Amino acid sequence: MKNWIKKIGVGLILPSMLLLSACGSSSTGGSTNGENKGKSSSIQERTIKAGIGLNEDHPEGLGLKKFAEIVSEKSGGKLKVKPFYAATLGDDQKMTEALQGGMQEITIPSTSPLVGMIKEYGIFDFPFLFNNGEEADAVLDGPVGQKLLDKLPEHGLIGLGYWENGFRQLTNSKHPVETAEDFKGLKVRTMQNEVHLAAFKELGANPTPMAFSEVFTALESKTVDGQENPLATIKSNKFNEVQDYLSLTKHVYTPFVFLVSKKFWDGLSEEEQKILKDAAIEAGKYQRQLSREEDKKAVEDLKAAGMKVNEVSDEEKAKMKEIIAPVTEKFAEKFGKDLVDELNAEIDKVRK
Ligand code: KDG
Repeated sequence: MKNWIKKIGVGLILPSMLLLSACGSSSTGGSTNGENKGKSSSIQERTIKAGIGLNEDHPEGLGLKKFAEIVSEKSGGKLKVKPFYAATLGDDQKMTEALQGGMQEITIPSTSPLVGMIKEYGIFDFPFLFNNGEEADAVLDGPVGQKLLDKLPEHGLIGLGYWENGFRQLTNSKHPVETAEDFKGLKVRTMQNEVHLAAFKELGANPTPMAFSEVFTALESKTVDGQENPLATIKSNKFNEVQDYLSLTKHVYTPFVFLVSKKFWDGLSEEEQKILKDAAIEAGKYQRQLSREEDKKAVEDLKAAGMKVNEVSDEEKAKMKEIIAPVTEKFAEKFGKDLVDELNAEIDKVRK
């Protein structure tokens, strides 16, 4: 008697257990990690936490909103991207670690803070590397950009492409920076990046590495005299309220890299992965365009907001590049001469 009851029991309970476990994880969506290795082609209900350090009104924030719309559209509303702006989930490094741990699904940090994890990303921190966005796009969307994305999975991350942070300009509360000499003694906040630190030191400035979310307070309290960021960020974070001078140094270009947690990614079906990949690329094109439009517009807005803006001549930029050259050479060795040669060859191709 008992045995067949047991069998029935087993017959009944087992499938319901399987059903429950499958439903449980997919309804929480974001927290699945690898359970759907079956790679079914279905799209499941998922909530996807996507955090960035910049504001909702910044081109990166608007790009993320566009990404969420495209993902929702392509998944029939099943994949819900929940954006978190202004470092509410932490700064670039903290959010990247959260992805590696599977506690968060998406972040789009600058590549500069990632150099501690993948040193080769430091090639994008070489000052005066790109002359314009088109050169950056050609390299980032080309074999060099892909080579660096391919290094991410071993760190628990999946890279879906590059968005634009942009060309960085210097602001400070002391004086206009018109010559290489003018950097001397300036206390400048930099990203947590060894190339940036070494370059500013070489110019005679006094650089301090700091997470982005601490910058406004550090400027306001005059812990540092200045900082450097693209114009869209200077405007969106109202640095004009705590900085008097904006010097158009255009001294380095910073990419954003679109990161996904590998733990989360491995639990997605091919169909879901394709939706996220296509949306990251499509929203990325839109984001770059917004970034370039804002870059043109923001100078006048910051002037109107009272900042004293000065151009920096090509001669002085060339002098700055020359002064920093030993730093670039030192790190080119560290990051790999072959990779740096390939990078320069890609740039030369565009300049032809
Ligand atoms: O998410 C914001 C960051 O990406 C940040 O890196 C912005 O350029 C930045 C900076 O100066 O930290």
